[in-house]
Amino acid sequence: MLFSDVVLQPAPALTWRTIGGILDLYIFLGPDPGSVIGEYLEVVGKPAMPPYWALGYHLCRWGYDSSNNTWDVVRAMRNYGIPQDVQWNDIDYMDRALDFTIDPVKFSTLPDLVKDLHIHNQRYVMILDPGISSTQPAGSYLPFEEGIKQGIFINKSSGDTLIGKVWPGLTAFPDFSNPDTHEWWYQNLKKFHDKVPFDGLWIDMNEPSNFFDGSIDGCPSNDLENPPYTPGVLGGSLRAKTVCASARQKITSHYNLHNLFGLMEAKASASALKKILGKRPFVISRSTFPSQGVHSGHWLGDNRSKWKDLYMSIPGMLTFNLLGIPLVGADICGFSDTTTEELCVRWTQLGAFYPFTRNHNTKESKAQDPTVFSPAAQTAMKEALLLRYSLFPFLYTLFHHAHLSGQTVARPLFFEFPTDQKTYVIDKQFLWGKSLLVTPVLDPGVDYVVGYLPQGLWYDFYTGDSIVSKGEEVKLRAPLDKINVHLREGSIIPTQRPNTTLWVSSGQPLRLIVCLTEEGLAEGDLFWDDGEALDTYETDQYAYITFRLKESTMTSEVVHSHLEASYITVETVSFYGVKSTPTSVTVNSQEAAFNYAANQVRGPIRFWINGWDYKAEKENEIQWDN
Ligand code: MIG
Repeated sequence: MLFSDVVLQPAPALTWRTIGGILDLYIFLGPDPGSVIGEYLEVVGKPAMPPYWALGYHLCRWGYDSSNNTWDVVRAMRNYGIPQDVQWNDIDYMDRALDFTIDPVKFSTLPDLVKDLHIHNQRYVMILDPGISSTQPAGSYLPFEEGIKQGIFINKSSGDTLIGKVWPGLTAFPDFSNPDTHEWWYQNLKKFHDKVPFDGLWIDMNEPSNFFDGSIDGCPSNDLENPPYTPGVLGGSLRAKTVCASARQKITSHYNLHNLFGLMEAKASASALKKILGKRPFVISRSTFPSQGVHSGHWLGDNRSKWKDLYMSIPGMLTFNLLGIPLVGADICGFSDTTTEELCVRWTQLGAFYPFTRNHNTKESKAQDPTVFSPAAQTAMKEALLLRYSLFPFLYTLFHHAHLSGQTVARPLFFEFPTDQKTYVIDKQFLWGKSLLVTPVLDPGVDYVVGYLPQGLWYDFYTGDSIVSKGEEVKLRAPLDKINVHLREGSIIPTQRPNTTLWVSSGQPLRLIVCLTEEGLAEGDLFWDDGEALDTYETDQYAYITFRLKESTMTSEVVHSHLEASYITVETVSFYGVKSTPTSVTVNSQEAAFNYAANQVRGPIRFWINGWDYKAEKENEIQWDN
């Protein structure tokens, strides 16, 4: 069922218009929204566990124009102490936009840049487009010549190689439905990796996008090209800005495979990376299809540096979480047009809560990495990113649950409050997991934001101040350097002292935040492993720890133990929402020093201990009296 229109009716109802193929209908009964997603992902495949660094800050642009310019940005980021895990390059690194080549002049220092990134525990990702140049002089461009010999390109219905046009000029398109193409892709990647040891891949233009309609000589006139009904596609014809529907691929016509191009390319790319690196692959794809999350993440494509696009990124991010591709984000600060400083600050704050957080920009626009702005803006961006890095243990654990049981990472409020109708329409706020609520500013010139707090007790992330909500809108202070984050009662959130790379952060001791319910209960967990080895859960190479609070006693239990567990230490534990000041606190039965503070707004008290003599591998206990 590849060509179809789905029309949403106000009834409410959906109308499906499809012109053929096999229609498999699955109905997922839930009963709650989260279970529906879990059941769907049981069918199409649960998302891969990303390498830890995928969750760091990524910086990219089209038009750095040289490896030295790219390097300057990386150095400036380090000088300002702004977190950055990954540097990217767009097609300008290539020699005349040819895949598997490097511009010999402008990007001559690229291998040195990548070496330098690795020395600093940073990573490098480069773009690849599917179009393979077909017009290079004989003997000068092996990816095409070998591809022809191996018969791995998409053919016209007549049987000749289909030629389209993309950035390098005339191109052939790899047929990723052919296993030989995967081998060819892998061989080219491996050779290229010997020159530039990239850590991940960005696959773009894989709809597949073509500057011609169909091919250099159009498409034949036949039933596949001119179906009895054409869905509302770009250009009103199936061939518009892509290859001919009647083109031949290994397993069937392009008509049947069109929407699978990006999925199959992602699969080939992830499996090649696995072989080359022996680690978890990192792939970000523009085109997606059900099952995509098994092989790659996704960015939301070309947006603009506009406040509306800032807002629209939230429903986009949430949608792809529902589709099993939790590793998703929009181009932070906007792709086309030139951003303003204020927009870029607000976008970096929201972007710090995209599961995949990348600032990306087009060729024509001015630089928009954090280092080009005023000191105040830089500081605000740095703070937002450090906040994200401090939440890494929590975020990483959410990805584990996505991988294990198909849960969403970023999720709409109605997932957690399905009986509260007011949450159904909320698309300006969202949750991480079930307990961290993000309320970003999406408008210019304001220093407050109005957000909805579902019924219950919520804690200000920064102060521990509590708000009891009946399910109401609240006006929150939001100066330019602040993004509002609230924690839900009953949760225990593992955080960490942040640093400028996740490699360093992830070695730092934990800081636990315990958010009491009115009844004094809370729970949370932590998944921990080496961060990049393959299949750590499947092969038992991980630690899993649960935290539980009841009757003024918090225990931690190592449910699954591994070497990783013995590295875990805890630096502070903060209890939000304690009803009165503790008289004494014990940690593993030893008297412990503690601090406490009254909340600024209401009665309850928060207290914290510094330095928990946390015994990895064992059950630990913190207990207080009052
Ligand atoms: O036709 O590689 O969406 O992120 O910078 C444009 C250049 C091709 C589209 C991608 C964008 C990328 C750009 N690409």
